Formats: sequence, structure tokens, C-alpha cells
Amino acid sequence: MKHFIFPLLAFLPVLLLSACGAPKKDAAPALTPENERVFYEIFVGSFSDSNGDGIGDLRGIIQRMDYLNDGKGSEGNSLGVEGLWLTPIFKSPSYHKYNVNDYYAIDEQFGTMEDLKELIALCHSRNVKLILDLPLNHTGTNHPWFNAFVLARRRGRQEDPYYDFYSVCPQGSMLPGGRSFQPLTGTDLLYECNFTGEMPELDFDKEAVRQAVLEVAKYYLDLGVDGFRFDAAKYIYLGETAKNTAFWQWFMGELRKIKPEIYAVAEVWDGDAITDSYFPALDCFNFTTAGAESLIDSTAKAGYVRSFTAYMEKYLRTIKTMRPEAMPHLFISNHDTDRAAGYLTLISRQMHMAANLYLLSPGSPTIYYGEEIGLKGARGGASTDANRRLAMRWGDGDTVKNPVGSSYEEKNQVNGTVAEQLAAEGSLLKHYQKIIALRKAHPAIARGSYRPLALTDIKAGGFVAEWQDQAVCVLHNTSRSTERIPLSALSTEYRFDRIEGVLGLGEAAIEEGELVIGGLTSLVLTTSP
Ligand SMILES: [Ca+2]
Ligand SMILES: [Ca+2]
Repeated sequence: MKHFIFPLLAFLPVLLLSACGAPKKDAAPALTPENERVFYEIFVGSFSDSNGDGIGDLRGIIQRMDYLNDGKGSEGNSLGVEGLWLTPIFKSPSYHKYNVNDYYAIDEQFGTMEDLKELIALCHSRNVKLILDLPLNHTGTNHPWFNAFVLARRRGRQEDPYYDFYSVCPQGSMLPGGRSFQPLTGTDLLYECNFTGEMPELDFDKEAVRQAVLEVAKYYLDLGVDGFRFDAAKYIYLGETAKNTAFWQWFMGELRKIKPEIYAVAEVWDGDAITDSYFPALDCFNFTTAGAESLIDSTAKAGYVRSFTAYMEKYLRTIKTMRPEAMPHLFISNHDTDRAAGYLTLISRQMHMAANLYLLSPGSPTIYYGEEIGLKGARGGASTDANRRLAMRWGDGDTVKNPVGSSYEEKNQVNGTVAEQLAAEGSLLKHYQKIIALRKAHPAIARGSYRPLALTDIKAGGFVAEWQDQAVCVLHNTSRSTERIPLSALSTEYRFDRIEGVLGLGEAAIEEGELVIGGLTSLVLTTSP
């Protein structure tokens, strides 16, 4: 078997062009600070502990930046992510901090505003965007706004500026369907709280509320953050999609006046029919392809790749119609789902194939911390989300501990630590590093057009992407068997005869006009100069 594999080429595109004499392209394109980049969700309290109290913190993230992105590109040995999403860092009594009591203070467990500024500067020095998780729909019950609201209601002081701040209904009245309310002690009112009683919901019909939350976002943009992950975006007016999307249109319009390139992605945990309607305002995470028994899951488990690529083509067309800059935000798990390594096994390469499928797709995919080492964690019989947010397994003495309430059994963590996987060729972590580097070297994957391959009788499939003057073919073979695919079947326009990278169990080669690709393997192909 002849092997025409040039793995180094994927990592040295500039050298390649100069080595080939007069390049087809003038030079490697100067990459503008686009938003199509690989993000990494950090559940802050569980990531890395800098001061020995067992709780992850901002300084812990600063100290782990070399792991995330060492700024050395292909010369380095980092994961290579170019965006960080921090779960909420504001003052809050819970371990998850989604019930905020002061939007303008960093929770003492996590550090200080100075730590945040230092982290922002460090990120930006390495071309990493930093976004904050902003839970705006509700506050905590010790937020000064809520305290002032409760007092004003108990005393009947309608002139109080906080009298109308929260969503209420009179006791005994007809309640809006599908929403949850609890009695407001000392009044004849119920307050809206669709998550828990600790999360009272603001009344977004009130201009003062809208301005107050807008000020929060502006404050952090001024501080230098690149944007936000908007928590519970469909809960602003639960069950009223048109009112929700109108709110987000207004809100994003105001923020784009300040920062036109703002990175904004909303959590709208719903089907595409609903999430699509948010895209004129802002992007949404794609929940359709995420999690167990989803399209990525089933495709990674020896499914037909064309199911996934057909979905992606249609999805891209839909969201780009809504807003030309819209992009997909794929992921396989997050802090609200069971971890992927529980339903996709490493030994059968399902995790590897899932990573290939979603990270070698357009837009801005998000890795959930620990996913890259196969960290496990599921709600399980204990029915606690804490089990989905377990301590990162560094394997180097980091003092970070599992969150309060977790009960996941340590003996189930069988996939190894960061330290072990950094030292082991063929580890899942090394696989993630390789995917991200390949994606970075071929920006057409993230930003280009998307044309599914017309391979019909085999499980292997993929897409052709064009961006500027680059053409790339991404091919996944989810079956266990080697496939032989004529190059002419990949494209009628291009001859994809250059293997830029091989990701997976098998090998690949080009033999007499045919691409030979091993089972459980993905490829990135380009054309010969
Ligand atoms: Ca700490
Ligand atoms: Ca609400």
C-alpha cells in the first residue's frame, strides 16, 4: 500500500507554500479575529484551584492557560482552543452561581475583578476570546433588587423604583400556562420562578429592568470581555417566542452599537423550529445534535455520515437566511447534560468519531471541560447535576475537588488524567489537539461553504468547503471497514488528492485515483498545487 500521508503539512501551511516555490495563493491568509473558533466551556468551580480551598477559581484558569492555549500554535503542546466560556462568576451563594446576588462583583470563591482583568489580558495576548455566562432572566433572592422589590411590595410603596422589578401575579388569579410561581411572603402576590424559588424572574416589560440588565452587559464589554453566553434565553418571556426574540433583537442591537463583532450565543434548549427564530437576533447552541441519542451520537456509532451532513447543510442554509453572520454552535455535552464519555466509549472510538464530526464542522463548536480526556459524570440515580460538573482530573496535584452534592463514584473514572494523556500518544487528549490544529490550519472548514459529499451506498461521508481560494474536503469513515472511494466521487470540480491529516484508528492513502481510508477514521484533504 502506498502512503501519501504528510501529517506535518497540516501544521506547517506557511512553510509548505514557501517550499513549493511560487504559491498558488499569495500567502497564508491573515486571519482576522473571526468568531468561528473552537470554544471551551469551563465550569469555574470545578476546573483548577489556585489557593488550596478545593474550589476552582479565576487564578486557577490563569495558571492553566498553557494547557488551553500556550500561544505557540503548532510549535506548542496545548489544546489550542481559541475561546473560553466561563460559567457564572458573579457573587452567588450556590456552587454553580446561576442565582446572582451582585452582577458587579466577582464571587469571593472565584477571585477578584483584578483576576478577571488579568485573565482577559492573558486570553487576548494568545488570540483567545473570553465570554461570560450571563444569567439575566432571574437573580438570586439576596440580590439588592429583589430585597428592595420585596420591601416595596410589603409596604405598598408603588413609587419605589424596584416595586415593578420582578414578574408577579396576584394570588388566586389565572396564572399564565406553563410557568411556575411561589407566594411572596408578606404580600398577596405570587412571584415567577420557573427554575427554583431561589431564582425570582425579572419583569422584562419594565423599561427600568431592561436598562438595568443592559448596563450589566455593557459593564463587562467595557472591561474587555468579548461577549456572552446568555443563560435561559427563552425564559425571558417563557412560552412567548415572539416576545423573546423581540427582546433579544433589541438587546443585541444595543450591544452591537458598542461592539459590532460581539460573540453572543444563547441557550435556547428547544427544537430547531423554535431556535431558528432567535437567529435574526443572535446565535443559539444546537441542541438537536447534542447529547445521547442525538444525530452526532448516532452517526459516531457507525451511522451514515450523510444523515449528519444533510442536516448540517439544511441548518446552515436556514440560519444564514435569518442573519448572514449566523453560525452553528455544535457541542456534544455541557454542564446540564450527562457527560459524553458515558454514552460514547473511547475503546470503540466513538468519542473520537464524535469529536471529528462536530469539531470538523462549520461555525464555533464548544468543548465541555474534561471531555477531551473522557471525563465521566452523569446525573444517575442520585439525580444531581453536580455529577455532571466533577473536578477536572489533572493528575498533577491540583487541589480542585468535586462540587458539593456530587456522588459519582471515583472508580468509574477510567479514562486517565491530563498528565497521563499528555504523555501518551494516541490518547483522546492528543486526538483533540490534532483535530483543533487541523481545523485551524484549514479555515475553510470553519468559515467556508458546505456541500455534502454524494456518497450513497457507504457509511463514509463528509463535505467540501470553499473559502477564499481554498477548497477542503472533510471525510469521515464511521464504519469499521476500509473503504475505497474514487477521487472523482469526492468532487467533480476538484481533485482532492492531498491528505493533510488523518484522525482516528486507521490509515489513509491514495492509490491509482482512489482514496483508501481505514475504518473509524476521518481525513482532511486538499488539492495538489
Ligand atoms: Ca480556590
Ligand atoms: Ca422570565
